[in-house]
Amino acid sequence: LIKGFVFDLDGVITDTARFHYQAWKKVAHDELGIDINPAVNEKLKGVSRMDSLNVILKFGGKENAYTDTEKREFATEKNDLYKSLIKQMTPADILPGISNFLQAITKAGYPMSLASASRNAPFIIERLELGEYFAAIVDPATLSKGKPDPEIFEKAADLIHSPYADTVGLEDAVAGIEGIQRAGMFAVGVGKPEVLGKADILFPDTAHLDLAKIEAAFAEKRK
Ligand code: G16
Ligand code: MG
Repeated sequence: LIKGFVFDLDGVITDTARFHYQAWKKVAHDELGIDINPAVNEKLKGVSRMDSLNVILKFGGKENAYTDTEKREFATEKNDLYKSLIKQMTPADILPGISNFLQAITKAGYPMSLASASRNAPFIIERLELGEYFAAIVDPATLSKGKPDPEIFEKAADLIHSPYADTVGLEDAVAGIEGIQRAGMFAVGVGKPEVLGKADILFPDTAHLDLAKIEAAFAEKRK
C-alpha cells in the first residue's frame, strides 16, 4: 500500500524553469559572454545552481576560465535576479490540476514531502500558499549528490516516515525518474513518452494527474 508521496517542484507543481532561464540568460550574456538557448535550458532542469553554471560554461567552451570565487559571484548574481522574479509568484502560478490533486492526496490520508533541488523551494511553496500540504521540504544544502542520485528522494521519504517501496515520486525530468526508481520507489512521470518512457505511469501534463489511476497502477506493480 502507498504510504507517502514525494514531489519534485519545478515542472510538477509550478513552472520556475522560465524564471531560472531568464536569470541565467542575462548573467550568461552580461558576465560570461555566452548566449544560451532553450536546448541549454533543458539541461538545467533539476540541476543544482553551481552545476547549472558549469553546464553553461561548458556550452560556451569556458569551463576553466574562472576561479571558484568568480563562479560563486556569478551564481549569487543569478540567484538575486531569480529571487526578484519569483517574488511576483502567486497561487495563480500553480500548474493546472495540481491544487485538486494535492487535495485528493490529503483527503486519502497520504503524507507529502518536497524533493526539489532548489534552495528557494520553501519560499516558492509559501508564495503559492501550498505549505499546508507538505509535511516536510528537503534542504538541498544537506545533499551530497544531485539527481539522478536517489539521495534527495530517500531524504524526502524519510521525513514523512514512508518506506521507499511504499512511496510514490512525481517528476518531469529523466534524471528525476531515474532517481525515484533507484530509490526503489514508484515513479509517476509528467511529460512525453519519448522522454519519460521509463516511468511506472505517465501523464501528459499535470491536468491529467489522477490519484485513482496511480493507486491502481501501484497495486498492479506490487502484486
Ligand atoms: C530546480 C530547477 C533547476 C535549478 C535548481 C536549483 O530543481 O529545475 O533548474 O537549478 O532547482 O535551484 P536554486 O538555484 O533555486 O537553488 P527541481 O528539483 O525543483 O526541479
Ligand atoms: Mg523538475
